[in-house]
Amino acid sequence: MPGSNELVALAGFAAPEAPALSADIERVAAAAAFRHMVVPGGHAMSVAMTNCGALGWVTRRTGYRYTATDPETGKAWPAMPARFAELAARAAAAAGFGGFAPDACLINRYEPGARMGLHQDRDEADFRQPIVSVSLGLPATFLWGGPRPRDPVRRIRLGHGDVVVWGGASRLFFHGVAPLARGEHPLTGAFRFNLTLRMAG
Ligand code: MD6
Ligand code: FE
Repeated sequence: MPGSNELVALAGFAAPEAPALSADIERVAAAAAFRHMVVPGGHAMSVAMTNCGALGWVTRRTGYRYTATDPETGKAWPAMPARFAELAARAAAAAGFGGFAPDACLINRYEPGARMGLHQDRDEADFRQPIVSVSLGLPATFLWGGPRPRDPVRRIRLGHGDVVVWGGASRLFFHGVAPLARGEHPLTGAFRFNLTLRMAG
């Protein structure tokens, strides 16, 4: 089966293991703390980020890139928890992408008001590989556009345990996240977490 050319939403796919995923996030963050990275324009992102895996995505004033070490500490990013890679491989397979073996996981933490502007994910080496995205905690409105920055945007609700996979023709579509509404989640408190798993290198 060839991979899907559209966003594939797997509602609740990660829900059974959400508490374990959340504990893994805490372990990663103990070694590589969440931080508000600065974009090339000079302002700090409202979303706090960290990474695990062989490669981590970073933005600095000088641009976006993947690095093997955390620029804050000079140490390698924490290892990717096996649970993350296994979940991502299962989700990718469900969307028709076999052999998905992520080497990078960006972990986003949203507090109320945090948002992500429309962007493309284009810092990875091979756009034939999909991206797997896991949402935990407070619900968010995902903005799903098209190949051009001004294309109409669909609003998709992403709740606790939802997984989305996208690749193929939609791999470079513009997307973002609307400002997070205030709330309280039994597992994650006042936050939404999002894992994006990629084959970056
Ligand atoms: C988020 N996600 O859901 C932001 N990018 O917090 C992304 O920017 C994203 O979910 C590429 C693929 C999947 C994603
Ligand atoms: Fe993205």
